[in-house]
Amino acid sequence: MRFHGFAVAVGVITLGACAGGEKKPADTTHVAVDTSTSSTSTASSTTTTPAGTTSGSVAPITGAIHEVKMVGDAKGYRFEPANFTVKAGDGAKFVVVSGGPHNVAFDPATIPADVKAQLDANMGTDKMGELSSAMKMNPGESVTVSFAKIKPGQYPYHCTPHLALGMKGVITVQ
Ligand SMILES: [Cu+2]
Repeated sequence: MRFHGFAVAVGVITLGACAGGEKKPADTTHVAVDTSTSSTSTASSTTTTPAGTTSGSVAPITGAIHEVKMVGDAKGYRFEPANFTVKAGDGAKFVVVSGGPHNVAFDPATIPADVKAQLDANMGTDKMGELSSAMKMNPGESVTVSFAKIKPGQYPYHCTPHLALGMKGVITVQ
């Protein structure tokens, strides 16, 4: 009630000030009110955006894409190369050669807390769990992981069904 009276008063004053614009002053008053309301919600959504950014959005590959073969044959199950180094912004494409199903997974326990969300997002949406890609069965199928926005460090990874058979490696991010 009190607010309403205030809005009307403002409208009347503005109306008197600039003769001619009958609707505009009222609209301006409304916009001003709406702005304060939406800036409040903007502030609260800004609070959630940083968390959302680190957990939800893929940091696209901007550098080289390192190809890694996923192999299962008479010599065993392995990534080739198992251990490799990428630069900031690089990506890795793990391609099934034989012996599937394979996948690419990081043990959450070995990934620093401040890396986990971004790395998980960088694995895309074709996953069967946190830091764990979907299974790839057929030769030529692949899993691509971006290492953009991943801080330098050593990140152990493995193939879930063949971990016990030694299908694992370490990716070093420079
Ligand atoms: Cu495997």
